[in-house]
Amino acid sequence: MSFVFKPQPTPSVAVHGDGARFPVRRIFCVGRNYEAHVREMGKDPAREAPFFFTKPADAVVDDGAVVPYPPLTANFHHEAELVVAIGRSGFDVAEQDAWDLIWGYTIGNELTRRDLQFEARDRGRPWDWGKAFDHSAVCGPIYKASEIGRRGDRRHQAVRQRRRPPGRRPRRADLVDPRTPVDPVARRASPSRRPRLHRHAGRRRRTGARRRLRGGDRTARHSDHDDRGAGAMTGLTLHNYFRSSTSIPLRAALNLKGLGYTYVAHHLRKSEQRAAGYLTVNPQGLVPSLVLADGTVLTQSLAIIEYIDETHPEPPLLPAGAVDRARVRALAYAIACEIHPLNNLRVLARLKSAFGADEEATSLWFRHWVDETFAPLETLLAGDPRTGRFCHGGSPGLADLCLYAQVVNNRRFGVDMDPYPTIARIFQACADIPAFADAAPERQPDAE
Ligand SMILES: N[C@@H](CCC(=O)N[C@@H](CS)C(=O)NCC(=O)O)C(=O)O
Repeated sequence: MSFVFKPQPTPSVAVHGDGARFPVRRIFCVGRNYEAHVREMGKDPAREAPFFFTKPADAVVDDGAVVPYPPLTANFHHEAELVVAIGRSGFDVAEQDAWDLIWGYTIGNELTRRDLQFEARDRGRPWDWGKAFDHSAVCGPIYKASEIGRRGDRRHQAVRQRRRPPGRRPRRADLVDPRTPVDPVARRASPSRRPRLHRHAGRRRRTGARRRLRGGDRTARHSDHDDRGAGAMTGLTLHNYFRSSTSIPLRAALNLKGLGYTYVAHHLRKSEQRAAGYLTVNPQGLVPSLVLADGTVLTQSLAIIEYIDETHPEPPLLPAGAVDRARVRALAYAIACEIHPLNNLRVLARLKSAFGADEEATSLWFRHWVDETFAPLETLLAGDPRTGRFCHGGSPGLADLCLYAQVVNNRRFGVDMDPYPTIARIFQACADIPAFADAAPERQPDAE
């Protein structure tokens, strides 16, 4: 047969211990087949029956492949899935015979452009635009069912041990947890008669957003690493930069609240914050921006932190009384509104480009504006009985988040902290808290 152009190669998946590959015809995905995920998607597991959706066969990529960050999304998610490879024909097979259709199993990583999916879903449109894109089905090598056995089979347990990479905990993915067991699901997927992959939402080791993506190369690398368990479920994506004085407080706030997030870095010195892709997220071209699970974009660090505080009240970042809240906000704004805008990167860059300032002159400028506010801030803090271990009482809040970030960045410009003992003391109290320490620039994936 002649074709008008060369046909695509047959999509395929590696087979464990075998040079041959498993040809893929279709990829069926089972939605809402895992109770925790049903809840995560805001549905009631008791009422929501699992359902199927599909991905194109050529969406499949081998484990270890570099997956380009997909276009049009600011909320790129992954979900680890048990994958069932169906290798035999069958039509309307009886439930007890469904096992015979299964050729093997593996673990996959199902990738989703969650914002596009949610937008389509909310408008009642098909949401494959968010699911069925290139490289969206990462698949490990298939283990033959003839070798590893079935659920509850001792051979299956043994393979789970063998597959454990050195130093890692045993893999927990098994065939035991799906709301609908594998065999009936395979049966329901059976009417088509050709080999296909069937991705099954069984017991998933990890789900949610990949936390550490670099905006710069827009590439997600697929490796298995620990995530903040609860956090991975939030669907939050933080666009930020390791050194940014406005990103540090937001990261610390998310940490204090126990909220994990996908980390997307925009290298400010390479002007990535003004790249066209990011301007569709935040037209101001500033970091941070926080993208919620439904795709809503929040900008302005203080507004975002207050949003987080309102939606996740524990531990509170603002005190109970209105007067006290005004005090804490005033302390925070003194830093965020009086120091930060004058010392922002674009201001320092403008001093250099338009006014010929050198490194020393811009450092002087930076220190000047810090001192202008830190001197009265020291007085305000030292002279007020409401100041405690932190800016206001014994627990960290909004003002401490800003103070911490400012002092962290002061170091790069050689600000002398001797005149500010109260600020220095509060900074140290914050630095002793893991939520703050983990927000520090040097602990971020894009740190240089
Ligand atoms: N008021 C904004 C300020 C945001 C901002 O200026 N962020 C800095 C990083 S700390 C930025 O993106 N700078 C980029 C630039 O100066 O071009 C906020 O609090 O979010």
